[in-house]
Amino acid sequence: IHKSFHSFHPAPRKLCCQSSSGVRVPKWNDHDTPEEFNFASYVLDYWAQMEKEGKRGSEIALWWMNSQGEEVKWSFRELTELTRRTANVFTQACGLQQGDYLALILPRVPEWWLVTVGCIRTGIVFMPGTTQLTDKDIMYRLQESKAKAIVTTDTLAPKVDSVASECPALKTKLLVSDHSCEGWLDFRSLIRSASPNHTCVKSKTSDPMVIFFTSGTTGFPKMAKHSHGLALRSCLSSSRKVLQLKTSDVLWCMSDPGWILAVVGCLFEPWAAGSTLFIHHLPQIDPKVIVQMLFKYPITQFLAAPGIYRMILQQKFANLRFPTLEHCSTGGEALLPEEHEQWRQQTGLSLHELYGQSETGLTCGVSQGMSIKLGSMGKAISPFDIQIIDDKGNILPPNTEGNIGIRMKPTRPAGLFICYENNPEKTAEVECGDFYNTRDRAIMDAEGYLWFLGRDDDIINASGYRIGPSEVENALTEHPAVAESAVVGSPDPKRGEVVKAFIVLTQEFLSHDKDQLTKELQQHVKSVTAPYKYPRKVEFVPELPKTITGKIKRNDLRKKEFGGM
Ligand code: BCO
Repeated sequence: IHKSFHSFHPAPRKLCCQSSSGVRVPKWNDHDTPEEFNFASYVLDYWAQMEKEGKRGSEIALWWMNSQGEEVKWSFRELTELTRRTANVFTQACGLQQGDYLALILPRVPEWWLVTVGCIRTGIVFMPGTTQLTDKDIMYRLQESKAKAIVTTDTLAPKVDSVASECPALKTKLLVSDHSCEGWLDFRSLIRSASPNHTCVKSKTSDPMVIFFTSGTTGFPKMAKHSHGLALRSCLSSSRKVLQLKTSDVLWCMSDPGWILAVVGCLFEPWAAGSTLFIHHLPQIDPKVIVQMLFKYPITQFLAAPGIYRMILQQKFANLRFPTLEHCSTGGEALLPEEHEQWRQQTGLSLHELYGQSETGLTCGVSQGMSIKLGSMGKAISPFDIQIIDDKGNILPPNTEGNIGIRMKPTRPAGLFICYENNPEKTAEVECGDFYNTRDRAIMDAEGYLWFLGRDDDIINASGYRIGPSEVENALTEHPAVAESAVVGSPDPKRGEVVKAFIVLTQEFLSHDKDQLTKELQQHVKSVTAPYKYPRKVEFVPELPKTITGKIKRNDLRKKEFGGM
C-alpha cells in the first residue's frame, strides 16, 4: 500500500467552497443535529463517489512522504477502498465489534489514517496515543479502557508485550511493520487480503467515536470521550469558515498523531473540505526540513504548534517567502505577539490562532479574513457559545477575567466531549452551572475576542503539551534520591513554559554532584513516563513551601518562577 497510484497535479485554486469541477463541499448548518452521522460514509464516500463520477479534479486526499524518499498519494477512492478493507480486518480477522475500544499508537505513517477511518466505519472507538508513551503509560491506558485491541509499530511492540499479561481485556495486537513479530497480527498483509466491500455502521451522532487521554492536576490522565459529533463539527458551516479550505488546498498539519489536534487537523478539517492533507513523517522535528518542504511542495495551508513557528524563526533563515503558502494557523499553547509580528514580517503571512482542549476540539479561533487583534485567540466557533464565567457559572461582563465556559445546557453542542469515561466525579467537577468549565483563564472583549491568561489550576502547558504535575512528581518519587518534589511551570523563551521540579533530596544523596544528579533524574523521568514530561529545569531545595495541613503550595513556587513574588 506504500505505492503511488496517480501522479499528482494540483488543481488551480478558487476562492469559494466549490471544487474546480463545481462540486459543493458537504456542509451542515451550525445547529443541525442529525440523528445519524458517520464521517466515513457521509463525507469520505461522498468525495470518492464524486471522483468516480468525474465530478472532482485529480486532487489527492493523502499525500504522505518520509525522509527516506518514500511517498504515498491516495485519492479519496483509494482511501475509501483501503479503509473498507481495514474495517473488514477489524471485524473479521480481529473479531472486533461496534463499541469496542482500540488503542492506536502509531507515528505519522499512512496506516494511522486507515486505522482511524476503519474504526469510524465499524463504530470501534479509537484511542490515539503519542509514540513517546512508556510501557507503564501503555499499561495504564489498556487497563483503564479495557481495550480489546492495539495497533502499533515494532519499536513499541516490546513495551506492549511487557505489560500485555496484566491487561486481560487485550485480545488483538496488530503490528504495522514490514517484519512479522510473534504474537502479533501483520496489519499490512491482512489489509492486502481483506475484502474491499464493507457496509459502514449507521452510527448515531451521539455514539462514542474517539477517546483522548488528558492530564489532570492530580491522579492519572482522564479519558475524554467524544462522539461522532466531533467529526460532524468540522462539517458545520461555522467550522468551515475557520480555515476556509477548498478542494484545491494542500494542508500540512504537523500535530503528533496522539493529540486531538491531529484527529481534527489531519483528518476531519481537510477531508470535510475535500482538500489534500500533506504529511511529512520526520523522525525528529527539524525546522530546516520544514522550510525546505514549504518551498518545494505546493502547500497552501500550514497548521503547527507555536513551538514549531518559534523554532523556524530562531533559525534566522534568509528567506521565508514561501511560493504557495497562503494561510498559517497555530494552536496548542499561547503565541506571543512578537512572534506573530516576526512571522508576518518574514513571510508576509499572518498567524491565525486557534484554541481548544482534548475535551472540546477547536473552540475559538481567528478565521481566515477576520481582523486580527494581536495576542487574541479569536472568537467562539459556533455552535459553541463561549462566555467568561465565574466559579458558579455566572456570565461575567466584557473585559473581566474569569474562566472560559462553553454552554452545554440546555443543549450540549456537537464537538463537546461526552464525559470522562468511568469518572462521573471528574465529569461533574467541570460542569459549572450551564457551562463546561475549561479552567483556562481568559478575558473576552465587547466584540467577543478572547485573550488567554493561563490555567486556574496546576496544569502545565509546555510546548503545547498538557502536563499534570503529579505525573512528574510520581515519576521523580520512584528515584531513591528524591525525598519530596513539587513540579510547576517555568517560563522559557523557546517552549513558552517548561516543567520545573523543586526537589528535596534524601539524606544519602545530599553530597552528590548536583549537575550529575540533575541529568540522572531527567533521564529517570524520561524512562518512566512519556519523555516530553521530563523536568527541563531542576532546583534542589532544603524544603518545600506547605500549607498548615501539609499541602504543597505549588502556587508560591509558580509565582516565584514567573517573577510574581
Ligand atoms: O529536548 P530533549 O532532546 O531533551 O528531549 C525531547 C526528546 O528528545 C525526548 N524523547 C522523545 N522521544 C523519546 C525521547 N527520549 C527518550 N525516548 C524516547 N522515545 O523527549 C523530549 C520530548 O520533547 P518534545 O516532544 O517537546 O520534543 P521536541 O523535538 O523539542 O519538539 C518540539 C515540538 C514543538 C515539536 C513539540 O514540543 C510539540 O510537538 N509540541 C506540540 C504539542 C501539541 O501538538 N499539542 C497540541 C495538543 S492538542 C490541543 O492543545 C488542542 C488544540 C485544539
